[in-house]
Amino acid sequence: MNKNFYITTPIYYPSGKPHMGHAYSSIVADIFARFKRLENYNVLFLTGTDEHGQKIQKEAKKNNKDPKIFCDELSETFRSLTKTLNLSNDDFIRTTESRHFKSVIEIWNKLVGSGDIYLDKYSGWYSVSDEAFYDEDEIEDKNGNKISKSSGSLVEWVEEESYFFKLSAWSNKLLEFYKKNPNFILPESRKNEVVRFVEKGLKDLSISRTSFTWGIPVPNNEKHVIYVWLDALTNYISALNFPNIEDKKYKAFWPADVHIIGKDILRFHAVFWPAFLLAAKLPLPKRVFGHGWILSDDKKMSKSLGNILDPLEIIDKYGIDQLRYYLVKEVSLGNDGSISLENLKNCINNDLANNYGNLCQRVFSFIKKNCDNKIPYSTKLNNSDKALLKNLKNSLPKLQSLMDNQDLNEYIKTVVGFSFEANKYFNDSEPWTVKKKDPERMNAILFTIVDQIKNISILLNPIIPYSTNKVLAMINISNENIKIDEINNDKTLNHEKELGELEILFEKIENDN
Ligand code: ME8
Repeated sequence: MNKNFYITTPIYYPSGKPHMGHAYSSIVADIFARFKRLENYNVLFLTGTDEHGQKIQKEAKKNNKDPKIFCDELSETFRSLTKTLNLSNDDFIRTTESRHFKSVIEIWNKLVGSGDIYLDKYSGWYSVSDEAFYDEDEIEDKNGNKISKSSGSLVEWVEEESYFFKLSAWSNKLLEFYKKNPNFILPESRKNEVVRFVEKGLKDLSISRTSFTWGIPVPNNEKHVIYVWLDALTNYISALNFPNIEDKKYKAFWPADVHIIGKDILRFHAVFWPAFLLAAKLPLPKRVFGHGWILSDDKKMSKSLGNILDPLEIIDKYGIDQLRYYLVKEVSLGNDGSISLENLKNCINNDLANNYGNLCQRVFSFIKKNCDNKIPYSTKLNNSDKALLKNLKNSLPKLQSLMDNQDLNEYIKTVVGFSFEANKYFNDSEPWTVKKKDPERMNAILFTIVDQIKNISILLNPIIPYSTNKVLAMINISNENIKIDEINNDKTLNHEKELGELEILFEKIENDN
């Protein structure tokens, strides 16, 4: 029986153009989802749009649109982003769907039932752009305005009747949970940040608003709408058909294996969400991974600095695999990382065009010219051939464990290392010099190098799916054979069928492009 794996991205505010941060969160989650499928897991990968709240209502008004119509349009932009990024998401949830509505109401009722909700008045700071409440010590003055110290966004003073969640009562239970589950929050630095925050003692959390209407109404008091974060976080179980906890999907996939998020929304995922679930007596997710911030030339991307790199423009010009590869190679997952066009071009040239792309091109054109375009078969591998293959095969447990710990950078470094090694092996083995005097040796070299290209392509498949699918298709590996298990299988190669046509995988980029 297949094992199950449930991974999520944040659901995006459909309030503007998708940016590089959206692309990054999604691509990272997609890579883990695809890797688990290679390991034969039954994967559910969820993304979607977070459509309620004051920010969206304001944005819709600015555009003279009814909020639902506004969301219908912008949600489509994000749905089409999933295609452009070549995401393999199995579902796309919208928080305006009835399946979600039902699930939020049930969570609310459970919190009422457990005695964790009471009615009072909120007076304090609120950032509409972050949809977050801030304490006095979390804000500062800037040019006569009050802003959040952490996000820099404008805050406003709010006084309104509000329902509260007794978050303060859950501090100790949360600290116990973090201690018992040391890998619940990763990376370690983010965990420390969360633990310090909870250790200071938690305040009760306002979980309803009365100054606008765009949200899910509080049961039995329609003056209030449910706080957008309580609403949004619940999407992770709405997609599993909660409240039906006997549902096949819910049973198979909850608790989630990992929520991939950006560091700015860590508190919501690592403090509020688990507290809501504890109070509702539902299991907690297994992991929350907070990635860092994408910077442009070491600065936050912003219109005024003119340093915004638009993912769609880059994909249009250089290709989606190129952007996927560059982002995850360049930015160390978990830390902030700077990207630039200059480095993107170098990375495409060095790692993709000159390394993996060049290896495939050279090997396949050699086979076309010298072997009737069929992969030679050989049982006479020498020690250096065997060592090349064995080295990669032996590293599989380590590679799998790197992916289980979201150590994507070490994974890529190792796999790209195999590709450099394979290029060197091909150069050093010189099949062109033995072709006449020792064709058996030539066959052994080609058999080895194509097997290794197959292995490297499978390992790179979650990162650059389009290009590796092309390579694997041309050596007649069918989709169902793109699996980690095939790496240990030297019978996967087809020696009877001719190779397909291989177009250039990665165009080299000249300087002025
Ligand atoms: O936060 N670098 O949605 P969102 C890296 N709706 N990541 C970035 C980034 C950057 N420069 N800018 C943004 C929300 N992000 C909520 C989520 S989940 C129940 C609700 C990331 O559209 C950010 O960290 O504002 C977050 O993970 C994601 O983009 C979505 O941002």
